[in-house]
Amino acid sequence: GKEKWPRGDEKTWKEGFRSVNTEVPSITKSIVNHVQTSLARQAYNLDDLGAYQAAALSVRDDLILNWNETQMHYTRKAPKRAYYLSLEFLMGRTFDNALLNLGLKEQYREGITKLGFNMEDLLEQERDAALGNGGLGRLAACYLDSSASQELPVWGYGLRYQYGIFQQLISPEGQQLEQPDPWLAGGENPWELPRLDVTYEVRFYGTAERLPEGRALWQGGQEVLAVAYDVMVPGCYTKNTNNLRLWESKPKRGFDLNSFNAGDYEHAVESSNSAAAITSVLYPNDHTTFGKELRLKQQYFWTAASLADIVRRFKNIGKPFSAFPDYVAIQLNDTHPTLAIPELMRILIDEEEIPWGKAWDIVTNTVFYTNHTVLPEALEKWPVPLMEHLLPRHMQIIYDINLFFLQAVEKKFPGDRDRLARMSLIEEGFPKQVRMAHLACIGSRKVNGVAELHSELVRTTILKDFVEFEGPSKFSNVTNGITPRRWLDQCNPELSALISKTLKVDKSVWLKDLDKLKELLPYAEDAGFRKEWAAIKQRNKERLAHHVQTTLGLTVNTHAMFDVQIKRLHEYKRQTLNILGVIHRYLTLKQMTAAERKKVNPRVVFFAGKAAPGYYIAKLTIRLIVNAARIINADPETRDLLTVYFLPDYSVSLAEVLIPASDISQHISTAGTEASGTSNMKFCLNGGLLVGTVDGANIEIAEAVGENNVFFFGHLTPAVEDLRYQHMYHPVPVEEKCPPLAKVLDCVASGMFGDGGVYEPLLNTIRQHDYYLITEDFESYIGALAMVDQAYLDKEEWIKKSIRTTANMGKFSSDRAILEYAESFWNIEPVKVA
Ligand code: GLS
Repeated sequence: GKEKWPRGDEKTWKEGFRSVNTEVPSITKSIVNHVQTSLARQAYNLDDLGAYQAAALSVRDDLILNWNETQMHYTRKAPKRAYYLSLEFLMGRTFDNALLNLGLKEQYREGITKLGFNMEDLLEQERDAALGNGGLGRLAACYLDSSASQELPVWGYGLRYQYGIFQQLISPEGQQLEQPDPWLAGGENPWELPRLDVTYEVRFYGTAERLPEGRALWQGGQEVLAVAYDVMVPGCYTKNTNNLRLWESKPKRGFDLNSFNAGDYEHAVESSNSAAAITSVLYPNDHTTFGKELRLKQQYFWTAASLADIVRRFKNIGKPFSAFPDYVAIQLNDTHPTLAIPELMRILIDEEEIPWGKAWDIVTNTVFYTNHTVLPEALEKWPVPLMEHLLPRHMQIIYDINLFFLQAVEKKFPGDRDRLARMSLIEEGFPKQVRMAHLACIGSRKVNGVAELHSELVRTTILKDFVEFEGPSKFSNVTNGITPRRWLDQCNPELSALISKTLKVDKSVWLKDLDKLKELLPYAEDAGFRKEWAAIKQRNKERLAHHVQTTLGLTVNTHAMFDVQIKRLHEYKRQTLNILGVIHRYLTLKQMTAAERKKVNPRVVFFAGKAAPGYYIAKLTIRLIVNAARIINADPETRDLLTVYFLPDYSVSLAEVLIPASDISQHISTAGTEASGTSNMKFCLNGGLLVGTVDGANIEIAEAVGENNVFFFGHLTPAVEDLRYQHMYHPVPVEEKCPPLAKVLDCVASGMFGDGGVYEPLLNTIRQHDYYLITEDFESYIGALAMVDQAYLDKEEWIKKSIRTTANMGKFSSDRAILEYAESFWNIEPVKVA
């Protein structure tokens, strides 16, 4: 019979229910309660950290209510859901975002003030959740925000690393030093719900024995437990609060009791250590993987736990597996979760006893793959021996997929053995390797790149053979986007307020319909509006200067033009080009007369970004920036006109201070190398103008805001291959090709910025081969910066450009991007929580 629910007296239950606290008195009451009970502290000695924790717990309570209701609603309605599998979620801080999305920021500000604290100080207490490297991880975070805001039933799945991206320190010599980021060490994380009851067993190693009918028995080896931690993702101005489920690894048994009883304590905890290691640390590499066993273990652990969870949820609906693609869409964020394809095959064939052909149909109608880079060094390949050892059953399945696949290719292109070798899932060599991008491609319903140019490059280079085989319709584009909640309203509250005031609407309107910004266009002609616009930019510069003053003790000239390049350090992103340009500027200033210098507009150049710990050349670039800054900033002749800062330990929160303060920002990758870029969008949304190459999303930004509002330079993508070929086979010395650059390189080599010998390997990358074409682009780069100076002379026109840029950025909302995924790929619909 049916159990009575709720147990006991229903009225008593209902009286106990609370709802979201929306009034100041109930908010302060809740905060004080948390101080008293959750924190076990008292009012009289409460510090900012304690006040933040209590306020965060109070917001957490509200989020839980909405989250609970949302999850119940989704379960009841059983709509098709999408799952975003990403090894990285670069969430940053949550408190401010939760308040905005709940629409409670002002009430909390008032309450916190009443309790004797300052909102801004409390916001600063929160540690970033930095479970990502750069653009790819931050994109995942923006997509979660947009999914919830658009009321789409989307869950994220990732790993709960104990240590996020390392903290970066800069030594006095300018060297990057890395320190662990124990982001959870401060005690309980209020933004997650430990679900110690949601666990799955994940197997590694062992043996796979083939059985009749294509099935196999995989047994033995090591079993590890995956434990769920749910991070609440509130939508903006909606009750819908989605879930990001992060897995933590645990030993299946606390320790080996037999060994323990035999007195062998070391052996007793050994397996527990190796299980815990799986989710201990985020790999700090962007664009590279090194074939490390632990990384492969992470990938399988995470995809296996996520799929087990997805399959369990599907089974609860009570439909046959043939309906799986009608209820489930799985998005692979790059190739990192590609094992989801053989893992789903394994579940369907070995556990659900579905025949191969049907299973393959289900998989290829469920999975979607986004490629995030065409750089060859970033394409994942796993050694076959490692795969066979760690995942013997999956290796069998991959071989089987490959067999059927190559048979089909042979049928379409008979006798084309080169083609078979190029397309095979297995790359011949010592050792043989599994090509994960090929597996992701053939196992997916659709494949997309992240900007128009990038998607075109995916189709014409790395997956060309696959387009020819499968036809073009499977391959498409979704240009990346950014959430305007964090990247305008939160990071630039004054600009947000000015926009609402000018458009005469509440921000809830345009924050969820960013094309509305177009209505700002006529105000570019309004001198009063321009004045307010410029004053806000000025105050944002002062806020950044204040930050630099308090964190580094350095005074920044806020009357200068602010020129910013912030992103991961990588040769292809060409921070080197920027710093060499800065040195060129410095040398030019040194040669000017005092009268000439009077006409020069002052400039402050900011850099920030982390280098992968093993990336020697990228670290040398940091060293050159820091040492060039030291010399240039100390020169009394020029320092009013040019200063350079390298801000250590770049993070989401630091970006939130830097971006609104920029006059220009630099996105200067060698054409064809930056898949999209997303910080370019953030700067432009905040009215900073773009200096960039014709690459990635820069191109679409220029289309949207007008080419006269961006500063383009450099060779175009089709020229790059030819130029590289020439550099290789017909090298011309830098002295001949680009004398101004040669002069700069000589100054560096001769020790102007400390021991020149240190920089030799960095300078040689330019003098020899110059793979990233710094020599080729240097002069047009300097030319573009001169155009910037020229344009900045006309202040009013500059502000107009700034306004027009912001006004035309509607397309780059991640709401637009996520709706494209929802409609064209996943086929899911909004499910509003009433
Ligand atoms: C990246 C690309 O390099 C970026 O251009 C892109 O904006 C980002 C999100 O699509 O993905 N690919 C990658 O491996 N790391 C990235 O940041």
